[in-house]
Amino acid sequence: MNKARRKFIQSAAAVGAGLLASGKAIAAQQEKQMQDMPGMQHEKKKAEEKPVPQVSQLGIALPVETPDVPKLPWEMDSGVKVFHLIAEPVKQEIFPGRVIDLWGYNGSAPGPTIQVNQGDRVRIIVDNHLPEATSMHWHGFEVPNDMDGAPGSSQDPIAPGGRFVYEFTLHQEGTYFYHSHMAMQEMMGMIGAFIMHPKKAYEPRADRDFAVILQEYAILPNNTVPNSMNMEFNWLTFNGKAGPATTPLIVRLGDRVRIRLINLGMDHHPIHLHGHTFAVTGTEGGRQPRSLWGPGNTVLVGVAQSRDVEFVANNPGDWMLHCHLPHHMMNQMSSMVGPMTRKNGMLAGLGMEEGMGMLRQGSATSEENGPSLGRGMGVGSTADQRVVNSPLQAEGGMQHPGMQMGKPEVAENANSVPGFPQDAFMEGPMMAMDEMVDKPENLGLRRGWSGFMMGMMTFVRVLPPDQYDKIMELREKQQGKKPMVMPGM
Ligand SMILES: [Cu+2]
Repeated sequence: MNKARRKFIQSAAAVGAGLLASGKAIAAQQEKQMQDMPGMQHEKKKAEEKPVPQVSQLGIALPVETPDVPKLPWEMDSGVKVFHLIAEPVKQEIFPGRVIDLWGYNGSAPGPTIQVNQGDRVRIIVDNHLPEATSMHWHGFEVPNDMDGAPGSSQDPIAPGGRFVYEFTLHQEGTYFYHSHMAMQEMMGMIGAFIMHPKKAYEPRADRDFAVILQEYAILPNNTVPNSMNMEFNWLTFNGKAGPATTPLIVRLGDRVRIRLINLGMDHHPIHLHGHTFAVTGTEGGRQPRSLWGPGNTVLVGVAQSRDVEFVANNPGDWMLHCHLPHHMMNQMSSMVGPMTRKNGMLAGLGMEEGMGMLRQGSATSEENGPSLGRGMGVGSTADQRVVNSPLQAEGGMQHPGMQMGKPEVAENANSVPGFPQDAFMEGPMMAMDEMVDKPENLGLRRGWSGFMMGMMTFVRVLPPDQYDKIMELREKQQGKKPMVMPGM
C-alpha cells in the first residue's frame, strides 16, 4: 500500500471515529429528548413494573395482530415449521357492498400473516391456483439465492396448477413480507406480512403489536376487477379494507403500542397518527438502533418498505391513523364522476354512461374511452374538458339504502363561491354508514363518525380499562360472525 493511500485511510478512520463520537452524543441527546417528551417519560418506569408476558399458543411472547387479515397456522415436521400458501383469485368486500375480484393467498388479500421466531427453520409450500404463472419472493430475507423467488433468475416461475417448496432458516428479526414477484400480480393484492420475532424481546417491551398493510387499487365504477395498468388509484386500503370498513386498533390507556406499516403499491404513503408522538423503531431491515429514534407523528412508508412505530398510548380517545395524501382519504375517486353528479357540471368527452364505466363497446382503457373516464393509459384525463364546480342538484342526488343521509350544511351564498362544493359533499353526514360497519371495535364511537373515514383511514382507540374489556368481551362473543353486507347493493 502506498503512503498516500495509507494516510487517506488513516484520516478517513479518524473522521469516522469523530462521527461515531458525535453520533453517540446525538444519540444520548435524543434519548434525553425522548425521555422528556410526554408519553415517553414514564416508559422506563412502566417497563420495570410490567410482568414478563406469557408465551402464547403460537410460541410467541406477543403475537402481532393484523386486523381484518387471518393468521397463517403451521405444522411442525421434525423441527421445521411448515406453512402452506395458495395463490388464488379472491372475492373480497373492501367496503360495504363493494365486493371486488382480487388475487391473494388462502382466500385473503393481503394474504394471511406469517409469524415466526428468529432462528426458526421454515418450509413454505406455495401452490399456484391462478390462471397464470407466479413466483413467491421473500422480501429482504437473507436466504440462499435459489430460495429467493425471483422468476427466471433464481427459479422457474410456478406454472398454473404447480407447486414450489421453499425452505430456509431465518436468522433475521423484524417486519418483513412476502409477495408475488410478478409486478402486475402485486397490484392485484398478492402480498402478506411475515413477522420475525426477535430471540431476545425488544426493549422497551410493547403491550400491543399490530401490522397494517397498505394497498391501492384502480377500479372503475361498475367494475369489480382492478385495472393493474392504471396510475390513478381510487380504492386505498388498510389490511384489505377501505375506511370506514377498516377495523380500529384497540389499545388500553397507558399501553406501549407498536404498529408495523408495510407498503407494496405504486405510491408512498405518509402515515399520520393523531394525538401522540411516536418513534420509528424499525424498518424493512429490522430493529433500528435507539440512536435513530427521532420523535414524529407522520412516517413516510415508501414502496417496498416497512416502518415500525412505537408510542405510549397515554392520551385517551379515538385517534385517527391515516395516510395523509388527500386523495388517499377518499373512496371511489374517479375524476369525472364527481362533476357528473351535478346538474350542469359535466362536459367531458363522452356521456354519463361511459363516464360511469358502463361501456357498450371497447375497453375502459381504449383510446376512445379511456381519456374521458379519467382512466387513460397515462396519468391524466387527456380528453377531459375544463369544468367548474357547480351547484349541487337541489333534490335527488345519491341515495343509498342503509346510509344515514344527514342534511349537508350549506351557506346561503354557497353557489356564488368559486370552488364550491368541495369536501362537504365528498365526505360528512351524507356519507355516514355507522350501522353498516357495526362491529365490537366500533362500539361507542361518536354517531356519524363513518362519514368522515375513507380510504386509508382507521382509528387507534385509546380506551380506559373498562371500555377496553367490554370491547374485547364483545369481540370474543362475535368471533366467527360473518361481516355485514350492505343491504340492497
Ligand atoms: Cu397514501
